[in-house]
Amino acid sequence: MHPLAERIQKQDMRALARAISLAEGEGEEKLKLMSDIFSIKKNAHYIGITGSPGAGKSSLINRLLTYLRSQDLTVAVVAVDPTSPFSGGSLLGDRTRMNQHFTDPGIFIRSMATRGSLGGLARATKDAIRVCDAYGFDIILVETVGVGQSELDIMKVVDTTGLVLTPNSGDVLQIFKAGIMEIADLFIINKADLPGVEKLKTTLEEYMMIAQPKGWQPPIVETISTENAGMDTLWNELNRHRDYLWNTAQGEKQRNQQLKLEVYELIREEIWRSVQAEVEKDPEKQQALKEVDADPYQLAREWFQQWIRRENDHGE
Ligand SMILES: Nc1nc2c(ncn2[C@@H]2O[C@H](COP(=O)(O)OP(=O)(O)O)[C@@H](O)[C@H]2O)c(=O)[nH]1
Ligand SMILES: [Mg+2]
Repeated sequence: MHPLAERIQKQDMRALARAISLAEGEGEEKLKLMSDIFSIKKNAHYIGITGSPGAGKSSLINRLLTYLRSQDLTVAVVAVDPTSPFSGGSLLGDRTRMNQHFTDPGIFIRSMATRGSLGGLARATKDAIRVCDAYGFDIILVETVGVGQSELDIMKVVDTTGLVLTPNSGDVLQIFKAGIMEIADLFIINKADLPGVEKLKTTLEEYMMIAQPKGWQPPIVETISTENAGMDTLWNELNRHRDYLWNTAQGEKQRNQQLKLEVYELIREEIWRSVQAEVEKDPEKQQALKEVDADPYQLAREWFQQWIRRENDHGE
């Protein structure tokens, strides 16, 4: 077993941080480590919290953290939002509360580095979630801004996705257009202290009438993060979804689908890394890439064929 995986199994928090950094990189060692990590995973509940910037995701997660700790559950937070206060901004103007979280051994908070490609970020986030699972946290909360494909991608690895919406912000339409409504297992109306809650509820109910989700019906939960209201209902619904996933054929189907997507993605990444490495170290190919009118289809085909041939030779 990879030494980092061994240390994680013994709940060494420094090894946990190191492993996530390694997961942010790439290469052979990472896959090996992740495979070992996977073998010691303990089936934490992976919960994604997504929504537009400013919807209150970080505030909500902060409250949920406190709530879960009061239930004696251990929690890891993986924040993909670069503006997340978990990476150093201010939260509800209340730094002390956050600092308490930082010194609590039942809590681990990690912001994912946003350098590199977005696809790479999604991959690294999924791996970070698994590392936290192997360590033994009961709950893993993932904060992402629900704007693009890579966020949608991250959501494919979590068990339960809560979509945070706010009354009167008009973000529902945008979220709908971005295809994010479909991934919501839970609609969380945060800032329920503001006017427009009923209207937003009606919009969501109308959406569900049209979408007619099979199996699980996403419930609508109201929260006021600033006043710490709605956390127990939210937690109940998150749990109810997890039970649904474990106890129904639909849940099993979702997990199978996720597995398939992930295997495909890892294969795609491995091939891409390997082909790219060859192109990068070949001066002739680098030269070819400088010809402005070179035919990209031709080059891609030729080099991919070459790569396949070389791979075959390696095998013999
Ligand atoms: N009125 C009201 N404001 C809130 C509530 N929750 C969060 N906010 C405020 O909304 C702003 C954005 O919150 P933040 O958690 O950073 O949002 P994020 O970008 O989704 O993570 C902050 O100023 C919060 O104080 C709420 O329930 N009611
Ligand atoms: Mg945030």
